[in-house]
Amino acid sequence: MTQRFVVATAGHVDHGKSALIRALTGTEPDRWAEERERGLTIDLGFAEMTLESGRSVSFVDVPGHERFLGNMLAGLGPAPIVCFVVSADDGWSAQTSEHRDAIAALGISAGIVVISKSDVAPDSIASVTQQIRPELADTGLATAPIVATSAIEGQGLDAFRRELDRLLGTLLAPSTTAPIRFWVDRSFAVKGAGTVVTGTLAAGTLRVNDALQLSGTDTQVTIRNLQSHGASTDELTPVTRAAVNLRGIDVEEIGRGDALITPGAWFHTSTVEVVGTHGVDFTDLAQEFSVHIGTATVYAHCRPLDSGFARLTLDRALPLHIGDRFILRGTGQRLITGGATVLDLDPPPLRRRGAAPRGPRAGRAPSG
Ligand SMILES: Nc1nc2c(ncn2[C@@H]2O[C@H](COP(=O)(O)OP(=O)(O)O)[C@@H](O)[C@H]2O)c(=O)[nH]1
Ligand SMILES: [Mg+2]
Repeated sequence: MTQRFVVATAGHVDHGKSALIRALTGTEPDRWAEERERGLTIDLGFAEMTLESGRSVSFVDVPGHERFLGNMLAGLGPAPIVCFVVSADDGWSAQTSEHRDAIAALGISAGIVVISKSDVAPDSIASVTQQIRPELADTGLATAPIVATSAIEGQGLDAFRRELDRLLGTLLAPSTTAPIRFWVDRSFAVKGAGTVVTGTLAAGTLRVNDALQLSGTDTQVTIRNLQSHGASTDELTPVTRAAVNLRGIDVEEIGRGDALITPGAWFHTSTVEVVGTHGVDFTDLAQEFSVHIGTATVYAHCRPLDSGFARLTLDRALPLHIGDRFILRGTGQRLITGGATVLDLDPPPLRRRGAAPRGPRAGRAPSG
């Protein structure tokens, strides 16, 4: 069976992410006319290629511009592998740091670093490489391969494919039997077919006629049709891009940030206790910030329990499990302020104001 993988791009605007995906796949990842006119990725783009080994790779191309960080996180959130792009001529820059922080917060540990536009600044490749290593030292990409490419002249594209193939060969296959939590990144209506949603299938198997539940609701749907990159199929195994044609739901009822789940398989909660990652100090953060997980963004009220631990009250219940990773974002400013890992899905009520217990009670799973 073909092994499938999903790779998200990351990196500063104009550093050549979309050009690289175009050069590798022959597909234009900027789907909107406005994106092509402005030469600027606004929303997620999709393309695929097959490597020499036969492994199939789907790319989710993300916008680098800070205004579209929400779209970027929706692409990166469910994707387990990253293609991290830094241009040879500009080097490391502000948005590169933000995307690095998002990757770190998500705990992504598989990726390839690309030094793009090698044709423009061939003499800078060595110095940019030296810049990159320490910046990534605290992340899962600390030892990731670095490949210099030119999307225009073609240098390094074969090396990129080879390194990617080698990396994919080292990854553990995701569970095909895990309960589904399919984060939706697009929904649209197709004439004659009805509602279609797309997303990255990270774990579990989708089959035609399977029943799914719209997370946080009683709405039950069934899968009428399945496609990946335009090809119909009866079954999709992870990790892959999936377009799911649904029976039992109108297109207005579902969109980015929603999840389709295996009915009854997930605990929904809006109150969690978390441990901060990458030096987050909750006593330093604002009381309100937004939290990203999967394709969802929710507001969170933060009650620090300690500098490194906090209770978060989310503005809507999400299907979560212990160990889920959040990206934390300030509300006033756009910068990513850090990450957090879910420790407790069902913490007991705090007895009175100010009586927060100190420290976490790690690993307590809810019953049922
Ligand atoms: N010379 C050269 N130009 C490039 C290369 N990659 C991208 N560009 C140009 O840089 C600009 C921004 O590229 P784009 O892929 O849209 O950047 P993105 O915002 O990271 O997706 C475009 O004008 C590209 O044609 C490259 O390898 N060599
Ligand atoms: Mg782009």
